[in-house]
Amino acid sequence: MSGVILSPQHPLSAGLTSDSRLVRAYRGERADTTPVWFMRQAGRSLPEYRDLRVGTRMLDACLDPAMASEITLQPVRRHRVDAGIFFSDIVVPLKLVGVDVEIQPGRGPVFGKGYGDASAVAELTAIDPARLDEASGPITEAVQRTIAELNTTAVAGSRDASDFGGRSSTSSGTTPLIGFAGAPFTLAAYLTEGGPSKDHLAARTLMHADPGAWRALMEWTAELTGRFLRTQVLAGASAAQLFDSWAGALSLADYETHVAPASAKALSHVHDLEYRTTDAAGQAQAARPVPVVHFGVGTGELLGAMKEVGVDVVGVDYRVPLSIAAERVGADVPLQGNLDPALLAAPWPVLEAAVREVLRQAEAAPAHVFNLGHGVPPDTDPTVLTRVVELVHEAGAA
Ligand code: 1CP
Repeated sequence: MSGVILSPQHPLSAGLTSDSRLVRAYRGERADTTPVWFMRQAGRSLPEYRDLRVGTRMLDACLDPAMASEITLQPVRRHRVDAGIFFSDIVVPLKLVGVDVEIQPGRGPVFGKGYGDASAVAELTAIDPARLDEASGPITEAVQRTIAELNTTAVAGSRDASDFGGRSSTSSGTTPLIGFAGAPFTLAAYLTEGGPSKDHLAARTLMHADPGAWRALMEWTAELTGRFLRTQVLAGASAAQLFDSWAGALSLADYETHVAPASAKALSHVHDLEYRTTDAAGQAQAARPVPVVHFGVGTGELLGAMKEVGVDVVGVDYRVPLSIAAERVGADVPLQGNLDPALLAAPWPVLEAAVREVLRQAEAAPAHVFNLGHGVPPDTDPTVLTRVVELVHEAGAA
C-alpha cells in the first residue's frame, strides 16, 4: 500500500517522538530503559482528575478540548510516564455521529436501545460513518492542544538529567501521545446489549443467529472506529492502540471468522500513515509506519490471531506470562504489559517483586513497554503508580 506521509509538523516526522523510548520499543528496539505507561492512567485514581470532573458528565468532558487535554496531561506530569493516552472513550465516535449513548458513573456506556437484531442494526448502519470526519473537530483540537503541551517545557522539559537517579534521559525525546479506539467486537458487545454485560451474550448470539446482520454491524463499526483512530494520528498522536477488551469472551474460531476481518478493516484506516524524519544533514530518512498496538483481556488463546490482524505490538493481560506470550505471537514482536492491577494494592515488597518478574519475563521479547494487565483500579493510591514508574525506569535500564 502506498503510504500517506504525515505532515512535517507531526511529532513523529519532526523527530520529537520518533526516538522516544516508547516509539523505539514499539519498533522493537531497546532504549536506555524500559518505557512505562498505564491503561486508565487518567481518571479516578487522581484527585486532580476528580476535582476537574465535578459537575461535568463523562462524555461532555471527552468533548471539551481543554478539559480532555488537561486530563490527558495530568498523569504524565504526576507520574513521569513515557506516554500520554488520549483521554476519551471507545463510545465517543458513536456519540459524535448521533447515537444515543451516555456513560453512567460506576457502570459504563449505556445506549438508548440495544442493537441486537437485524432491524436495529439496519437503523444504526443507515448512519454514514463518514459523518464522523465532519464531527471530529473536538477530537482534533484536544489532540493538538495536548501535543502542543507535551512538546513544550511544561512536561517534556522537566525530563532533565536529574531524573531517574541522575541517569541522563535526553535520548528519550518528547513524551508521545497514544491515540486509541475500541475494536469492532468490543463496541458491538455494548451495542448489541445496549450497555455493559458480563458474558457479551447478545453479541455472541447475533454473530451466529444472523451472520449477515452481524457482518453489517461489524463493518459499520470498523469504518467508524477506524476513522476515530485516524483522526487522532493525523492530529498528532505518535502511536495507536486498538482495545478489543472483551474479545476474550470468544473462541479462537469465532474470533478468526467473525471478528478479526473487521479489526483488520478498522486498522486499515491507519496502516497507510507513515512518517519520515530528516537526519542532521537534512536528508530524508526512509518512511516508517505509525506503530499500532492491539490489546484485549483474557485473550491468551487469541494472542497469535490478534497479532495476525496486522499490528506491530501486542498488549498482554495479566493471565499469561510475557515469556509465554512471546512464544504465541512470535519472537520478533514487541510486547506491552502485564502487571496484575490487583498487585497495586499489595505491600510494596510484594509489588516490587511482581514488577521485577514482569521485566524478567519480558526479556523473551525484542522490546517491552511496561504496563498493567488491564486498567488502573479507581481506588489505587497514585503515589504507588509513581513509585512503579521509578522502579521500572531504574530496574529496566540496560
Ligand atoms: O466517571 C468516570 O470517570 C468514568 C470512567 C471512565 C473513564 C475515565 C470511563 C467510562 N471511560 C474512561 C476513559 C477511558 N476509556 C480511557 C482514557 C484514557 C486512559 O486510559 O487513561 C480509555 C483508554 C477508555 C477505553 C475504554 N472504555 C475501554 C477499553 C479499555 C478497557 O478498560 O478495557 C472500554 C471497555 C471502555 C468502556 C467503558 N467506559 C467507561 C467504563 C467504566 C467502561 C467499562 C465498562 C464495562 O466494564 O463494561
